[in-house]
Amino acid sequence: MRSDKNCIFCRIVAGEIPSTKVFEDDSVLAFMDISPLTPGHLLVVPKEHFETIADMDPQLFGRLASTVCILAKATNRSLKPDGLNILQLNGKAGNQVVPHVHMHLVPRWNEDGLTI
Ligand code: IU
Repeated sequence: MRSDKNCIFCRIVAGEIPSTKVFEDDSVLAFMDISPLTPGHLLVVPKEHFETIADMDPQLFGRLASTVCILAKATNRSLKPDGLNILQLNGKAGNQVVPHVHMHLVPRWNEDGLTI
């Protein structure tokens, strides 16, 4: 499995940097965003290092997307938000800050004031 020792999310996957994990299997990890846009903001990442979605095997992306779907259901059950944003950014021009594929799951509430 490809890992980049300079990548913060690879280091989270390896357990070298602590995170609040909410889901893990052999290929995917989900953890709480360190700077949440709203309460319950999660990141879902492949354990293997890929910079952008276009670098990924489509089947693995399918596993990532399935995990997002399962966590969306869990978020709706537990936090009861009014809505949910799923965001995925690629490349500097696409506003991607951490160059390791990740999907944001951002619970939304009426009048939460967030402009995404
Ligand atoms: P972006 O999609 O690359 O723009 O977002 C990166 C996200 O990673 C952002 O929401 C950060 O708060 C989050 N994050 C994190 O959860 N833990 C970290 O150690 C770092 C960034 I650095």
